[in-house]
Amino acid sequence: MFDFLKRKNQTASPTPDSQEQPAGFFSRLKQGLAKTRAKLTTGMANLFLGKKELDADLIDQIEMQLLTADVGVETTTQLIQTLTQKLARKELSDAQAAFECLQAEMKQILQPCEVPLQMNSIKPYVVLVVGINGSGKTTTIGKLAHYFQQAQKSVMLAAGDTFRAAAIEQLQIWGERNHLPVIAQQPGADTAAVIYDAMEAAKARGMEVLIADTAGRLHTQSNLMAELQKVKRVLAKIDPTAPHETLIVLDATLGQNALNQVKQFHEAIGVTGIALTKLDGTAKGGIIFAIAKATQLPIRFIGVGEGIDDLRPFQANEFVDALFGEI
Ligand SMILES: Nc1nc2c(ncn2[C@@H]2O[C@H](COP(=O)(O)OP(=O)(O)OP(=O)(O)O)[C@@H](O)[C@H]2O)c(=O)[nH]1
Ligand SMILES: [Mg+2]
Repeated sequence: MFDFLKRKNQTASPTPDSQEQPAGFFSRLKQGLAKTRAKLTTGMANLFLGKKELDADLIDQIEMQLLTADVGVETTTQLIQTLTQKLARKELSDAQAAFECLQAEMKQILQPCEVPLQMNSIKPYVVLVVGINGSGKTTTIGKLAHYFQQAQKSVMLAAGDTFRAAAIEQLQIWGERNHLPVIAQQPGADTAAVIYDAMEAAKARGMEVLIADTAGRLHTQSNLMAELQKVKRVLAKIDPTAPHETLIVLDATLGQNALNQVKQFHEAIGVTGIALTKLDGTAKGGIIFAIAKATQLPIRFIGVGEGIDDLRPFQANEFVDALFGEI
């Protein structure tokens, strides 16, 4: 059907995990990105389909397609400028060359954000997980714990969300599922105290990783942002370099709002990494390009489902290949 897509797919290099897991994260990623692809890529392929000439009208339509897929004004402008310049310099022979150029440019936008979480030898390596209500923090922690365990790391969890009903139990269930210890106190306990105690426990038990859950909050709730600052302060009393990662979990289905959240949390507490979740089931996956361009922050992980294996270190080329590849 779409010649460019087919050709692209045939030449795509095998992804590293195609040998690792029978189902393969790459195919799950492709499936997860189906709605974003339907909005962004398939529509785009239709534009290119049958076009020999690359003209201003086609460029306008590409621009519209990018904008409606949450890629964002800034990123879209950059992509369109590149295409227009290459067109003016006659570097693009036909529509297919333009389509390929666009994919290469999209990879380039994401590449600086492909900075995997590098653990040092500090024990415990503390990951503080933050974000708004319902963004997927606790679920991401469950998946992340599994990911670290797969890498032979010992993991402990801290139930720092003492606010929402059943938040502690939810984390404990992930603890049971992963067979790992969860440090918790009673509901309503001071979050900083819980996480501090957990860090001491992790240190005493020689754990390699401590992942701390926190309650969902909005940047406008200054008392709750102050609570996160306090968490960081008390952790630094035990280890001045802790937390080693302040990971914001962003819900991709929120599109541009997710971008605003990361900017605001970063300003308030200093974010060192992003986990972009719920890429499955949303047509707004294009937001990743806007986030990459606007924040330049490391996108550590992407989530494409609620299952324990549905989290993966972010890889720029793989992401764009999955977005443009056929299922
Ligand atoms: N489809 C899909 N659902 C997800 C993903 N990550 C989390 N969820 C779902 O999103 C909902 C909220 O997830 P939680 O992990 O409880 O979110 P949270 O940020 O901890 O929420 P609060 O603690 O209330 O702030 C749950 O129903 C999860 O199963 C994902 O990658 N894909
Ligand atoms: Mg939670």
